[in-house]
Amino acid sequence: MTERQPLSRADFEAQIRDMERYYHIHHPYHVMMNNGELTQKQIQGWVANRFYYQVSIPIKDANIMANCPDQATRSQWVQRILDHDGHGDDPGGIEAWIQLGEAVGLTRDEVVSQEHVLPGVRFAVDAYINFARRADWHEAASSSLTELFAPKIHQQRIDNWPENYPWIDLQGYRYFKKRLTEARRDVNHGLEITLDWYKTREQQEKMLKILKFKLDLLWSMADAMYMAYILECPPYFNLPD
Ligand code: AHQ
Repeated sequence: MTERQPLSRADFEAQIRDMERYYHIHHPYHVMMNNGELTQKQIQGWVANRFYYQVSIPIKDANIMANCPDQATRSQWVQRILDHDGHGDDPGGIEAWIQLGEAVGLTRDEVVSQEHVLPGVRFAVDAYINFARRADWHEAASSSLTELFAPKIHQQRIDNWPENYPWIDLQGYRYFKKRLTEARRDVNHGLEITLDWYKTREQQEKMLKILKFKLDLLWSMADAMYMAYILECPPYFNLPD
């Protein structure tokens, strides 16, 4: 069988960007959120559950660094950990997410305790960490490229929440604003690693499957929240107390 030609760099990037059609911005939970259709409880549920994703990102990135022998890459990748955990005067994105929790009416302890984190959310996020732990570091780096599509969803929140959810304290928007610039910087690095690394058509198609795995993970998180907070069918809802 003839070896299929590798995609050009531009065509490979175009196929990566075409995966936006599976991004969680299109999930009913996020569509309802953007349309102002969620209650305070449903917004609080999303913030409390996404906290587990946020605190897991530095762990994921530390695993990528632990697997990466290239100093130049590590010296750039480390910024992702600092952006979330905090560094010097910057308290970091995790602290900003806790402030988002307080801005939507949760207590700091409710967020930090992870008491609201749904099993389905935890499993999806743990799958991401475990993937980063065992995968080749280039592949784990490529899986972060769902963030190519993130600036649009952050901008939507910044633009539409004040009118749709006027009860949310404006302090809570700090995370989304902070992430707008950080995400653009991070994906430039992740895309460069990706476009440089995958040479054959088979490798390129494997990367697209890895990106779909990450898109599935984000979608599954929203599915768990939809079941629990929109359909009001959280785990074991049908069992007697
Ligand atoms: O706040 C987000 C974030 O810090 C990251 C890191 C990156 C990764 O390494 O996988 N992905 C990501 C994402 C963040 N926010 C999500 C959102 O919808 O607010 C989007 C998510 C992503 O697109 O992967």
